[in-house]
Amino acid sequence: MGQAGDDNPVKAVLLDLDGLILDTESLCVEVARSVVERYGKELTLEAQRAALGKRPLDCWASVAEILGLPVSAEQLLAESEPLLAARWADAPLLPGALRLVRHLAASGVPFAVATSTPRATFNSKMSRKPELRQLLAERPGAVVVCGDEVTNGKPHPDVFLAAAGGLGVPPSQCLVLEDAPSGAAGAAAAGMRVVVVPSLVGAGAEFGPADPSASSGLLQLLPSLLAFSPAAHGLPRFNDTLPPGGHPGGGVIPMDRVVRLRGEVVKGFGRGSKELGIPTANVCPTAVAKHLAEAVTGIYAGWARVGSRPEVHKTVLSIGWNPFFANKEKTLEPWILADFDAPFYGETLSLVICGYVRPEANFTSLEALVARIHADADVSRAALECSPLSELAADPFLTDPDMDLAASSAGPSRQSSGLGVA
Ligand code: ADP
Ligand code: RBF
Ligand code: MG
Repeated sequence: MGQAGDDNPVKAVLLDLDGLILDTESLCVEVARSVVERYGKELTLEAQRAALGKRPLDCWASVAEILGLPVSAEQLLAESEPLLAARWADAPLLPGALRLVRHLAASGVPFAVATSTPRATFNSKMSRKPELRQLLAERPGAVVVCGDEVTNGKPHPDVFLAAAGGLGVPPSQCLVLEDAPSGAAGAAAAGMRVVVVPSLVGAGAEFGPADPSASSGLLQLLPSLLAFSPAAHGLPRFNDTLPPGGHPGGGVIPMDRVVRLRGEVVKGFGRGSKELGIPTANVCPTAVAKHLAEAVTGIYAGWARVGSRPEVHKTVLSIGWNPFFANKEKTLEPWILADFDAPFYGETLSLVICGYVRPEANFTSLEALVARIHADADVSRAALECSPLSELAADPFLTDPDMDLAASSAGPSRQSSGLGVA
């Protein structure tokens, strides 16, 4: 969104921690569920959403009120704390988080952490992540403001104002990355621009429409940090995309953790070849159900093999709801970049997904969608020629089609590996 060249350019980036950098939300939801069950209640989505982004005691106050729990927030916090404390260190990095933090540090963009988490918990969360800890908290000039270091928690602006103050950058020149409505509200109250990357599946509607022309407030809603473009805010662009030197079709982000999956080719909506002239070999949703549910939506590049045929092909694939067709179902649809004499329904498709191309988008016409998919194919073809993606054509998962999926290292979930870059 064209903030570049503004009178008031972005000078600094403020990062939320939970739900933006770390996937702590799934841990919290699991623990909160077990605590409210002791009182015979079920943790509703409404309660989860109300708690999102707040300080621990405020979380429990919201949940207790919404569910009508007969105990104090203090009591609930005391019950949940030991359960969580044991698990913080294992919270996984979210796709694109480490890549962004490395980039900000390497390109000299001032950045800080503005988190609701108390300092002691922040330290636990960093305890088994030396690189992240170094970049966020131990770099010379590092600024981390925690929830217990300010008077009022999010949705108040205190933590953001303190972080901006620590960097010496005026609030109006700060860009905040947040996952939660309470955080987005706090950032807007601080007079800052906000890009929201919702952490709860299906979340987003509660943020209201994004307004690209606003000098403060919500600018963008993104499906993952992988879709964040610093250059769109006048900040230095990423230089890790393939092919090196750029491509008219954009660039492909190599994934830190490659995703390997197999599934039967099933009938799709019957419109790939017919309406678009682009066949997509839909993979059986139940075969990849868990992974699909947690996968970051977007367009990806990788390698494909049909059954035990000798060839390994380049492929470009779409994972998500295909907004242009407003699908109700999340699908995984590879367009294999090769010609086939006949359909191959019922055969097993093996995929090694190794590059992120772009977020899913909507288009004003079918022609525009088709043109974009061809551009995706072009950039993917070029990127798959480049190391380290090119080597994956010889990945054992592809060369040995009998290899057990469980024996392969990665599963494509937000939690375990992330369809994306961790
Ligand atoms: P559906 O809606 O059933 O997925 P499509 O029109 O998308 O139908 O066509 C997909 C089918 O076409 C695949 O399941 C596969 O059998 C066949 N096919 C032929 N060539 C390709 C290709 N290059 N990439 C993917 N699928 C292909
Ligand atoms: N559908 C969308 O609605 N938005 C997209 O951005 C989009 N990108 C795609 C990219 C690729 C590489 C492929 C193969 C498909 C994409 N589609 C997208 C999906 C397209 O709508 C789908 O192939 C048809 O719905 C056929 O099932
Ligand atoms: Mg299809």
